Amino acid sequence: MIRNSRLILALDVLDREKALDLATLLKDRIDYVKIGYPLILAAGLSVVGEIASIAPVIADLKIADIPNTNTLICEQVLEAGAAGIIAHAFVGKDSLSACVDVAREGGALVFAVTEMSHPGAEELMGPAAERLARMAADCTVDGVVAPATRPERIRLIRSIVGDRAIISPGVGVQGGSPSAALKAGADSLIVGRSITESPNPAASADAILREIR
Ligand code: NUP
Repeated sequence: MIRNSRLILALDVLDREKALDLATLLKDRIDYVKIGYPLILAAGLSVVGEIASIAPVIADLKIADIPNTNTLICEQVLEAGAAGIIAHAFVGKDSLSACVDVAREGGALVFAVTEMSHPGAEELMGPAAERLARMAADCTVDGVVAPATRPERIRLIRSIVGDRAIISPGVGVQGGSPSAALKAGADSLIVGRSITESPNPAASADAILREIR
């Protein structure tokens, strides 16, 4: 995994031109652009390749289906140009392993979701997060997604996943602090609206980068 700036841009905008402009503006400040359903549904799957020609792409489709369907989804998005994918762990070892198998063949990375960053995740995902992290590590994922909104959960998940990457969303608009997430053990921060909705996205990214350093 690239870990230079330790910043992953979450590009949840609906306009293709705006997405390409933001990726171009910010490409030297970030390690990856993370795109998901909002942009892919609005602009089409080809936007993966277009963004990938600017910066490496992590496709955040939170893949969560039976193994065969997971395989088909991963193949499509990797063929489109993604360098990494995010899959849900809760669907089970066989489903997550299907993603890992496709990614290995294509030289791509797989990140598994352990516990999500929003308040609603505390009820069901929270109690399962440690088991999900253990299962993800057993499936030899490259990394996991853990919540910057709950640094203590990052610390716990770090103790389970060892030196696998932890990428953490929830900084800024969702209330998490960059330094607390990094201190707790996150390798990289996933940041969206604090940058993309800023009147000055480059300056906002720079402010986060200063905190990272
Ligand atoms: O637990 C998660 N929380 C989360 O916010 C897992 C995610 N993948 N995300 C994604 O990270 C979310 O879909 C969005 O793309 C990004 C956070 O964006 P923002 O809150 O910084 O705007």
